[in-house]
Amino acid sequence: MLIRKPPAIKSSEITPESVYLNRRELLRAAGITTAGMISGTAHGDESDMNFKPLGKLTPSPYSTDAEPTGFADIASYNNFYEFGLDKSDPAARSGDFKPKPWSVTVDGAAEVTGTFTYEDIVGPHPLEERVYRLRCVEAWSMVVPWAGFPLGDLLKRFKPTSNAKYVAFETVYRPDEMPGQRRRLLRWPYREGLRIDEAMHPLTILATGLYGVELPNQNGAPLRLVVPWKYGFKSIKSIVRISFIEDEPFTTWNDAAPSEYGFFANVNPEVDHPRWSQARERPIGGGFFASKVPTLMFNGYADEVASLYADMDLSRYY
Ligand SMILES: Nc1nc2c(c(=O)[nH]1)N[C@H]1C(S)=C(S)[C@@H](COP(=O)(O)O)O[C@H]1N2
Ligand SMILES: [Mo]
Repeated sequence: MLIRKPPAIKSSEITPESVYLNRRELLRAAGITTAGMISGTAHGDESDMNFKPLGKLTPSPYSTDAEPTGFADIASYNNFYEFGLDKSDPAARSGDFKPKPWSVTVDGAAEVTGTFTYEDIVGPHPLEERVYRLRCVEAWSMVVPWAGFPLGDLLKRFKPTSNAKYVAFETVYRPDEMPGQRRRLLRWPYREGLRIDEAMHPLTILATGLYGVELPNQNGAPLRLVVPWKYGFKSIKSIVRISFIEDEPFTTWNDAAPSEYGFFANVNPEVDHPRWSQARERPIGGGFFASKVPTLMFNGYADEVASLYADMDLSRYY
C-alpha cells in the first residue's frame, strides 16, 4: 500500500506562541508509546509531521473501547474530494489550505443568526476526547480519538425555532486552495444535513482535532462533523455554514447518485449498497490482506440511536 506522508506545515505558519511538536513527541503527548504506534507503517522521515497540540481534553464516556487506528493511517488515508479522488490526495495536496482564520455563518430558523469566528464557535466549549469509529461506504473503517464537543451544545446557543426540522452544513469553497474544486468532481460546495433530533443527539460531535492535536487539513480542519452511526460521507469537513431549515436538505452524495446514497445513510449491514455488500469492513492499519470483520448495525451504536428510527423502514430510508 502506497502511503504518502502529509505535507509539513510551512515555517511561516508557525507562530511564536504556538508550540509545535514533532511526531514522536506528539504521540508521547497523546499518551501513546511510540513503539506501539510507529511500527508497521510505511513512512520515511516523519520529523516534519507537525501538528499543534490542543489543550486539556476530558475523556468522554461515549468513547468505544476499540483500539484506535494509528495516527499516520488516519492522517494519510482520506476521502476529501476537494483535494482529489485518491485516498492519498488529501494528505499530499492540502498543504496550501489555510484553516485559520475561519468563520462560520449560521442562518435560517433560529433566534440567533450571523457570522461567527472559529473562536466564538469553539471558545466556550470544553473539549473532550471521544474514540469513535468512522465507517466509509467503501467498506473500510477506522477508530479515531477525536477531540471535539457535542454539536447540540452549539446549536442550542442559536435558539432554533419550531420550524428547524433539519440542520444543513456546507464546506468551504476555495478552488485556489483546494485543487479538487477546480474540476466538477461533485457539485460544489460539499453539503450535508441531519434531522434536528440526529443533530441534537449527544453522540454527534463537532471535531476540532484528533490524537490530541488540531485537525490535520486532510481530516477537515478546522471544524468537521462526526456522526459515528452513519457512513463517513455524512461527516462533512471544513464547515463554513450551518442552516436551520424546514425541509430535508440537499446532500452531495444523494445528488451525485440518489439510488446509491440516501439522506439517512445509517450504517446497516443488512441493506446493501446497489453495487456491493455492506455486511463487512476492512479495518485500516492492519495491512491490505488483513481480514474483514462484520459491520455492526448503526456502526455499533444501536443501543444509543436505534430509537431515533423506531417507526421507519430502513431499507426504504437508507
Ligand atoms: N467536504 C467534504 N467532507 C467529507 C468528504 C469530502 O469529500 N468532502 N468525504 C467524506 C467521506 S466519504 C468520508 S469516508 C470521511 C473521511 O474522513 P477522514 O478522511 O477524516 O477519515 O469524510 C467525509 N467528509
Ligand atoms: Mo466515505
